[in-house]
Amino acid sequence: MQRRFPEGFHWGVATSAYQIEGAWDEDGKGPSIWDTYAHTPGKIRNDENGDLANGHYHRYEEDVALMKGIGTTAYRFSIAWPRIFPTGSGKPNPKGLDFYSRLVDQLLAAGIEPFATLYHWDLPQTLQDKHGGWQSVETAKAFADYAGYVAEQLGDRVKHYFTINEFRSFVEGGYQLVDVKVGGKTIQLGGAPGLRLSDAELKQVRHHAVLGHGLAVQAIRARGPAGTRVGFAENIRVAVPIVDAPEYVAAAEAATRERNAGFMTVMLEGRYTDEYLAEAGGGPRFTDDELDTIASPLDFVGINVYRPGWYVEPADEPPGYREIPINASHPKMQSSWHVLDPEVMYWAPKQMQSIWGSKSIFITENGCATGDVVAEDGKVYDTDRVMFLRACLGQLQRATSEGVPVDGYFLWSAQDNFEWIDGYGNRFGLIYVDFDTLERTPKLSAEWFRAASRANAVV
Ligand code: GBH
Repeated sequence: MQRRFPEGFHWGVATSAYQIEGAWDEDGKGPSIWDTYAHTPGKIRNDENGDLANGHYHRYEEDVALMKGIGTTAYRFSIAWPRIFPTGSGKPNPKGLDFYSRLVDQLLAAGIEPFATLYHWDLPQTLQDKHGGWQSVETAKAFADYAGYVAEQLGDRVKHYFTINEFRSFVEGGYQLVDVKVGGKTIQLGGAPGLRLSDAELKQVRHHAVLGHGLAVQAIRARGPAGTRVGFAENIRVAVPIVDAPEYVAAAEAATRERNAGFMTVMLEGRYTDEYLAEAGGGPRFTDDELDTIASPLDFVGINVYRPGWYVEPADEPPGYREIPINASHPKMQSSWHVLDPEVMYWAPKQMQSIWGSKSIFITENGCATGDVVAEDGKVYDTDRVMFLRACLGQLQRATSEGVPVDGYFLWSAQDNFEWIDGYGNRFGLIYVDFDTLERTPKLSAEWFRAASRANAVV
């Protein structure tokens, strides 16, 4: 029996600007904090950077054709803010906008629906220098102005926007670097801008990030044409119940709600939880008006789902659940953080519906890095990615078959690309990229993806 998805389900792939575009200083683009960070020796594995990346800025026509060839019906790309406003605000750069305008035309001609993410971490460097980035409310305001401008300019053709990608990753990672020892070497886990703030200061950064999201939602609604739809794309940390039984499921929901307090929970509920506000160190400072803005109504929610956050079981004492540490021997995909449990793809959207009543959910990212090599016949046999996708989409289909309103899935990623501090080492693509020649080769997993998209089912 075919495990089908609902009619009209989107079969998407996702990328982000800094990870694929290259052309870091072309056509009037200003520098971003990721240009600065990756140009700093010792920050990225092998001191690699995104200066050239996949050369997508010049190869976008080929890339759209490849996506079409592998059965993609939707594409989630990000817009580089410093291409549009080289210094973050002020006078827009028409050449920057023109690139995305041409990309969108190309997508529509190929029958691929464009979904634009407005912030995938490449903050204009000027806003970092002037305001300390998201440490200041000024950055949140500048973000809304930029978001509104894009919706106004591209709104005739782009109907879906995601404000910010993975609040948690760029806030915690960028503003509170962590040192870890790996084989005698110290590695700084995190990313740009690479600060080391206190916990209370970090809470203020989180607050400005969700406020920036809310202000952007309002600006997009005010300046985009009628019918423009908007939501966020957050890396939800999901508590997985050890047993699929009501008391365990309730314990897991309570844990998920609490552990996403600074991002998802405040964006969907318009309040910080008591536990979050009571944490040692204090913060954040906020007003009731700001909370209303942060919780501006959305058309959909986007969740990036890679790994279980925790396993939980019910407990008699408060908070009513107990977290169970993940065993050291738990299976993983190639990235060191990537604990494998396909069931998280069932629980994540299920909990969006049961905790917050979400009515339209997109899986904005899911995927894995695998150790891909080109075989003698020129093909790339990523059987582990095929296994991963079949298992994850099987769990997603289980959710939709129970009435969880998931409207689409975006696989991370269309192509191998610059994987932040891991450089070009961790390959997440359906399409293999030779980073010497920039030649693209669809992998075995692309064949699976095309078949699944055509059948609108787990195949
Ligand atoms: C996403 O990051 C990004 O949106 C995307 O740009 C990236 O290329 C892709 O996924 C693959 O990594 O607390 O153990 O999870 C999500 C993944 C989130 C991985 C933060 C590292 C910190 C360690 N990152 N995570 S953990």
